[in-house]
Amino acid sequence: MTTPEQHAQVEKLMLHALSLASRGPVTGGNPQVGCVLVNDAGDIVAEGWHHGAGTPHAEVDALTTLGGDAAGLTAVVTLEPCNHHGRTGPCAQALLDAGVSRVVYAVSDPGANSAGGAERLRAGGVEVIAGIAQAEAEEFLHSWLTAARLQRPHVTVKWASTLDGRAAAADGTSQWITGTAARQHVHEQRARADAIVVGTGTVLADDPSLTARGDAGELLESQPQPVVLGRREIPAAAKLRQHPEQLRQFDGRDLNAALSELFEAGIRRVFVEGGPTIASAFIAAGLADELLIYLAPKLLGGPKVALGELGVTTMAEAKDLSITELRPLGNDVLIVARPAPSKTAAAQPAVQHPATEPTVAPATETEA
Ligand code: AOF
Ligand code: ZN
Repeated sequence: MTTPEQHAQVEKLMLHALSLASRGPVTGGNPQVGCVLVNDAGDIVAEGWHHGAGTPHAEVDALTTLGGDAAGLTAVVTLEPCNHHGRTGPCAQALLDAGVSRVVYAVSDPGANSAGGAERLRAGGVEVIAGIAQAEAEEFLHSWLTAARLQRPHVTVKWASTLDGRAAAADGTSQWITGTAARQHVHEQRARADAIVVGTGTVLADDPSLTARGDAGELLESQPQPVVLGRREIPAAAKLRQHPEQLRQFDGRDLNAALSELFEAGIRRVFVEGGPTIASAFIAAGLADELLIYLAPKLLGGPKVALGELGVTTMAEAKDLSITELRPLGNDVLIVARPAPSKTAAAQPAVQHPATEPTVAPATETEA
């Protein structure tokens, strides 16, 4: 695999393995992984992907599909084969036992227990090539890798605002800022999250249901677990209490502790939906890995801004972002942004932030 042609060919196979990976469930504790087995002529002889926690890993799925002798084959897999006995056996050993002669992977396994598959394969005499289509695979697995590396859930903070950054009018009305295309996009994002987080202020002001719904209002198959931050009681009649997933509540004073507990419970992707105080708290603490900002071509002016205090007092402390996506959604615009590389969570000092119950700031509307 050394000529440019061979490199291009294996890259194409890796992109195919990534597309297989995307057939698995995006939510839950396990990564989406794909694998193809290729013969010397470069033909794919078997495909596999991970179908969800507790089921065989992609490599074993491909070997099972192959059914027969894997001697001399190349395995192209999106994540470094694991080296641990988790719910299933180590894939590195399964590939060795099957007799593959080469393993190509895109991203190293960040897991403390599961890493080391590459060494095990090399020690067993298998040629191992790492880093093929790495950028694509890193992007594809962005949230899972972030969670695995930081040992806390990946956090997306979402808000909808007018072009002048207002999330509500002076009288508190906030439905609807954005149009249906943007709202539908939000529902798709909810379905891709393991948990959806709001403050008690939002629960009391908006009575959101926090379900992921389709065009016709029907419940989507995958529902995020609702999580409420704040000390005020959730009314017995709150729509949230009808959510198909179990409701959790934290007092909201220690976001890191809440995230750790959610991580322990298997939650890898958290979608923060308001209001402004909660969104600000995550950003101020350096815990927002991604921002989804839905901007409506409206102006409201006035005091009801989308974000509150961030602990920034001077320009030099501004939260620098990189825009990773910019796209029209109906008449609205979606901006996806991430912390600029120099200001990642790890590099940030912990910022003290007031309790997470909105007082002056309004509850943002929670349906985009
Ligand atoms: C997967 N699917 O295709 C691969 C994974 O809990 P377990 O035993 O299923 O192990 C999960 C870990 O195995 C996961 O965190 C990752 O490090 C590694 N590789 N996992 O779910 C796969 N190849
Ligand atoms: Zn494995």
